[in-house]
Formats: sequence, structure tokens, C-alpha cells
Amino acid sequence: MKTLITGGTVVGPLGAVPTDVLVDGETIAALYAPGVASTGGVVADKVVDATGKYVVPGGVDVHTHMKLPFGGTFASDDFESGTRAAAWGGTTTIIDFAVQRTGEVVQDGLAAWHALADGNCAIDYGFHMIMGGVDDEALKAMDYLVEHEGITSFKLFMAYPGVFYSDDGQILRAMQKASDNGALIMMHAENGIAIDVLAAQAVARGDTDPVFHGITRPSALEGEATHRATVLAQVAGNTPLYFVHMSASEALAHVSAARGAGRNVFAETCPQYLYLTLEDQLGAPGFEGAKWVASPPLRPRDEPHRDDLWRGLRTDDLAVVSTDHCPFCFKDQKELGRGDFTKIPNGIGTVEHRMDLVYQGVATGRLSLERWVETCSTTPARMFGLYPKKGVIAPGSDADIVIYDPNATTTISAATHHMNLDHSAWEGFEIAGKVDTVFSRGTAVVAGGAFHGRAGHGQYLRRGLTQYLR
Ligand code: DUC
Ligand code: ZN
Ligand code: ZN
Repeated sequence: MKTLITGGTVVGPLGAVPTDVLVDGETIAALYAPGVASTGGVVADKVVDATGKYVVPGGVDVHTHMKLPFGGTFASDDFESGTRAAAWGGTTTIIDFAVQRTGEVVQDGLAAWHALADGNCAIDYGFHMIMGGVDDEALKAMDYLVEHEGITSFKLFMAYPGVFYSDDGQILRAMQKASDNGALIMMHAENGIAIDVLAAQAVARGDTDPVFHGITRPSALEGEATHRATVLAQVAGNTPLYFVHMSASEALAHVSAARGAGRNVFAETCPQYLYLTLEDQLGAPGFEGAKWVASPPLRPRDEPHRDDLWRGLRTDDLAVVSTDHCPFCFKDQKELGRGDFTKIPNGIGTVEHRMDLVYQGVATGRLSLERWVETCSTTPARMFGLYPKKGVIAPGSDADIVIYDPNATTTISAATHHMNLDHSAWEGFEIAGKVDTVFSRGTAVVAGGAFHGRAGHGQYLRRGLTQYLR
């Protein structure tokens, strides 16, 4: 089956160029200057008219948590609902986090994650491994996963003592291992020991509303942990280090400094930290703010975090935008923390809206069109060993393609989204653009305002080592 996408403007990191795209089966077969394919006798089974629209590589969301066990419950999207919602939003690859909890065998955690995803995904998917218990066995497992399972990135937590937390010695050992086997260490950088003291003090004072989740996790403690992790990575042998969900100016400054010194330090941020604030969302009246409880927390409106993060995206100190998609319904899930913010399951659901929300930065002049594609698709693919299969519109690459209409609009609402979530953190947000058509490995999974994909179309991606080192 051959499909010719005509009349559109193909966007990549190097520019936006009017180009026709020929898809043959699951891959991109050829690119043509406008009109050349039709006059040159290229015969396609189907022609898709993309006139006036952008043709971009499918989004790669490298930070999702389908069914994550957290705070006595589970993230509300499973792989079926979560990947279908991702497809609706123009994301054609996710990398989810398989989980090893303290005391568990790494390979058992991985097998459990394969069982959750296998046969259920609408789009292609890979895994990182959360290391919740770094010991001799787990360190050996890191080698095994890199060599045999296509898992080349490992997340460590400086937060959540007693749950996922690693101490500095464990972090150093995992970094030394990664420096040997080429893996990328992904870091949740918040000083969880200090945060737990502040949170317990707040609860004891009777400060139990959701906003205290943010007040007890100050940005200085994200900055401190970020700096500590960069030092540990340097001592371990310039281990490639990638900070997840960066929210704070102080943290970004440490990343910039490390990068300025030539180190292999990278970072991502998420839409919630680019747009939402501690006062406007987390501080909403009553228990409403629980919808926006995530870690790190939303930051104070009058501090420079959001402007700094947008700047970081422009300068590449922030290389990637992911979602940290970790949805919990308000009813029965967020409500577990009524009267005690420490019991609110942490997470926000955004997997469906990342391409739109970052495109809104293009529409408002904060980011170039090229950086939109680079931060949402090309760099995540390169960072996590999937390029050029994913992340680029080029002959030989998977035909994961989004036709994006800059002249249409999107209004985000829980009434119309496709995530398994009873509210939206983005209710009422207006986007000056719209996902029009989405191809996953050559199949039009979203077209004409309808979903045509299926659970099980998505394939597991064995990834190579990061391709983004300096
Ligand atoms: N942060 C969240 O908000 N949820 C899941 C895990 C994390 O680090
Ligand atoms: Zn995290
Ligand atoms: Zn996360």
C-alpha cells in the first residue's frame, strides 16, 4: 500500500520545506519536491492532501507512567487507553517506565511491564527501567537489560524515601555501571529527605491543603539535588545524565553550568511547568488543587521558572519536552488525600496534549517551528537510541507522521479528551493549531476526526544507546 502526502510543508530541525512524502507500507519511501511525484509517474494507492499544513515526524514522548502503582492506587490510563490518547494527540512513540521496587528483582519488574503492554498498544513503545533498589543484583541486571532487552536508560530517584529513593552511594554505583555499559541515567532530582521533614511539619501544623505539596517542595531543593547529581556523574566518569521533569530555574542553572563545562548532562521539561503555577492551579480553592499535585510541584507564579524553562528550550539546555503522564482520577484517587496532601497520588495526565501545548509556544512566538519538532520528536528519538527509525521524516524511517493544521484550533476539555481521566489539568486551554492526521508505521490511526487504530498495532522497541553525547 502506497500513500502520497502532497502539498504540505515538512518540518525538521533543519527547517520547513514544501515536500511531498511517499509512504510505502510501514516506512517512508521517498521525498519529492512539490509536484515532482505526480508529474514523474509515481503511482500511489491513496493521496492525502496536506495543503496549508505541516507534515512532522510523529511525537516521541519519553516519559509516561501507564498503570504506575503510586500512593495506594494505580495511574488511571493503561497501555490501551493511554496509547490511544497519545495517538489522538500526534504522539506515535512512548517510552514508559518499567518499575523495580525495593526488594524486587529487576527482570521481574520488566516482565510485569511487558505483560501490561503486550498486545495493548496503539502506537510503538519502549521502556526505561526505574531502579528502586540499587544493589549487586540490580547492577548486574543493568548490563543484562542494555545487552539483551533494548533498555538503555535507568531512572533513579533522589525523592520518595522508602518508595523509590536511592541514596548517594547507590546513585554513584549505578552511575559507575552506566559509565561502563553506555546507559543513560535519568534522574528525579529533588532532595526527598529534606522534603519529607518539611511535609511532616506542615501536616503537624494543620497545613494540609494541596498547595502545601508545593510549598514543602521548594525549588531550592530541586536545585540542590540537581547539582549533587551532576557532581556524582562527574565523579563516576562523566556518566551521561538526563534530568527528568525539570521545573526550577535553580536546577536549570546547574544543568547549563555542567553543559558549559562540556559534560554529558541533558534535561527535559514538561508542559505543566511551562504554563501552570502554584497559585493558579495547585492553590485552587478547597481540594480542587489536588488535580495538579505532581512532583516536582508547579512553581510560584512570580518567580522566573516558566520564562527560564522556555529560554532553556530555545538554547537546548532543555533538550526535550515529555509529559510525565501519570493520571489519577479526582474521584476515589486524588480524593485519597483529602485532609492530608501527602496522601494525594502524584501526577498529571497530559499524554494527549503535548504536541499541541508545545506548538502553542510556536503560535505565541516563544519557540521556533523547528525547535517544536526537535524537542518533541527528533531529540527524544536520538536521546533514547531510536533515531533515525523514529523522530525524522526521511527515506527508510518509520512512517510515523503527523499532519498538523496551523489554521485550525483545539480546545482542551475532559469532555472531549481520550485519556481515562475524569478531569483535565488543561480544561479550557485554547490551542492555535490542531492534529489533523496521524500515521503510525504507515497506518492512518487518526484521520477525519476519528480513531482508526487498534490495540496491538504498537510494537515493542528495543533501543540502542543514547545518540546525543557530546
Ligand atoms: N512524579 C509524579 O508526579 N508522578 C509519578 C512519579 C513522579 O516522579
Ligand atoms: Zn520523577
Ligand atoms: Zn515520571
